Amino acid sequence: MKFLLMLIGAVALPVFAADGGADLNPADTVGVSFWLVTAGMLAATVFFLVERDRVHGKWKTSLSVAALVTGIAFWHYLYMRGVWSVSWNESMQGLVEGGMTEAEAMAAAEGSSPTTYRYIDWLITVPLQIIEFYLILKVCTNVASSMFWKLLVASLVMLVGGYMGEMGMANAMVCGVVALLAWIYIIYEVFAGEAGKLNASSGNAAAQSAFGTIRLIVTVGWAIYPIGYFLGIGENPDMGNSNLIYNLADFVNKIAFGLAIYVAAVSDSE
Ligand SMILES: *C/C=C(C)/C=C/C=C(C)/C=C/C1=C(C)CCCC1(C)C
Repeated sequence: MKFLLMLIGAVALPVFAADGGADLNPADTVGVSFWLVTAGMLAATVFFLVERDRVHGKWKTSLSVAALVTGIAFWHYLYMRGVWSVSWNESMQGLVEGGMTEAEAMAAAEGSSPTTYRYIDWLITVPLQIIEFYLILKVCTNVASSMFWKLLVASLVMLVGGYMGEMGMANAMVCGVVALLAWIYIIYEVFAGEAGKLNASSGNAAAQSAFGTIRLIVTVGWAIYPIGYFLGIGENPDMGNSNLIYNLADFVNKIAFGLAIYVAAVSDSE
């Protein structure tokens, strides 16, 4: 465990030292939000790894997966912040050269979305969260693996749809609607489908409460993502607010998601 923490520190510190945030302008609000979420993801990762020692054996893998989700996101956020704030600085520089005052340019500057890094992160972390659902059900019932595959396929349709729409590979509105339908199917599965029924019939109160929170996250927490998506497409895309909302959504859905599992695991281990 100590070794793992040292490893994380050893990797993270040079990255910070080299990057150092020197290219992050404090006036770049969206850039600052990337930076704060980066810090939150690292803190959550360390927390889940350390607290793993406190919980009963059957919950340990769930906490490891929660730490993987935030750890992978931490890594991607380092890059995403760079893409955004470097392009933001260029945009601001261009506006100043075009005749604006520095203050005007700061207010008007726009960055570019780190769309590919973001979707690569989601493509890894969303399936990990689906594995997490499955692990929680497994703590108390004999859940069929078909449930896992249904949720996995639906989440892939959702993410591929979103990516194609944002990259302009197909009509963004059509792609957004396809992704929305896939998400609604996931909600249906966890409430009314096999996963929902299995959980209701399980005897483990802690797992039931964790599953209830996770359902809330998939319904309410995940609903933040389409807002970011639809802000970022169309005639007048608002990339700043789109990224701000995606960053908030990741903070809620990766960190709160892990905490819900942690709370259940601790209460079931005492
Ligand atoms: C850690 C990352 C997570 C939990 C990412 C979740 C992403 C979504 C739930 C994205 C959903 C989308 C829609 C429901 C419609 C528009 C396109 C997406 C992909 C943004």
